[in-house]
Amino acid sequence: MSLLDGFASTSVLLAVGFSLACASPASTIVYSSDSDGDGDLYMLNDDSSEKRRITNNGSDEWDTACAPDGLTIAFTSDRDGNYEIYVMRIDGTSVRRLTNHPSMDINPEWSPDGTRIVFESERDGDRDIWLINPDGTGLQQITFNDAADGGPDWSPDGSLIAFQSERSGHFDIWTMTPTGGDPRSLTNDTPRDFSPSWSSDGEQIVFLSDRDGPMELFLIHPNGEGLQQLTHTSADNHEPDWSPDGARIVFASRDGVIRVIGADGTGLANLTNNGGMDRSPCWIPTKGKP
Ligand SMILES: [Ca+2]
Ligand SMILES: [Ca+2]
Ligand SMILES: [Ca+2]
Ligand SMILES: [Ca+2]
Repeated sequence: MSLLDGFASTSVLLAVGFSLACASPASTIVYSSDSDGDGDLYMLNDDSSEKRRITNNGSDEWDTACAPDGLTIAFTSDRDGNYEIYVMRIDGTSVRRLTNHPSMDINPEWSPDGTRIVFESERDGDRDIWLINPDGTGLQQITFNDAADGGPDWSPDGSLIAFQSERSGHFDIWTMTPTGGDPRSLTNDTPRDFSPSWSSDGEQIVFLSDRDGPMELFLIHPNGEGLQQLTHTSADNHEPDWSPDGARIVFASRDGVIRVIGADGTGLANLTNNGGMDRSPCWIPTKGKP
């Protein structure tokens, strides 16, 4: 090896080391797994490292929603007999039940300022969208039709809530104001469209649709334009959630695996693959990492 070759190799090694040292620290995902028999919540870095358990009980915990403070999560549990909405610190402490109703209360998501939680409930006889404060006060219904409304997600500027509704006779993606005003459909067709999630810049919404066969992820602009298919996994995907930096989307699949994909469609990777049913991933805002 010549001196020049040695120098070049050292430079490469230094460059690799430098890029690793400068890579942003792994961000964290909360998810539910039934790997020990019932749904419990876990934390996992987005490079699959440092799995940590949050809940450990015989009830079913799922439907995670990571709060904008990076320190709190909302989730759904049947620990008190039927599905209710709860909040707790991401270390598993300070658990608080928000809802208390014999009907199913599921699918919580936070307002961007963290002062409200939007969720889906059947307490009105059919699925509708409701709001509640993180301290359990301020319950408010914002959809009132007899069709199924659900899967809400708040826009990053706080001005709109995206959701799924069957009010046109088929499941479509809609937006409305946080008081239920100005409902607009982004899709209007017979394929089933579910589970919208806003990008951090508010420019795109990822959602699920069976318009290409199995449930795949699609992107659309909030004005209903620019529909494009993001995944071609044939894994029957669900529950997409956008990364805080807008670069990636985490989602679950019916095979029990949680996956990530770049918002440009590249970089599909498995995050979990433990034989259990892993679902309900949410991405913790990095700045609030404990
Ligand atoms: Ca449990
Ligand atoms: Ca309930
Ligand atoms: Ca309804
Ligand atoms: Ca549709």
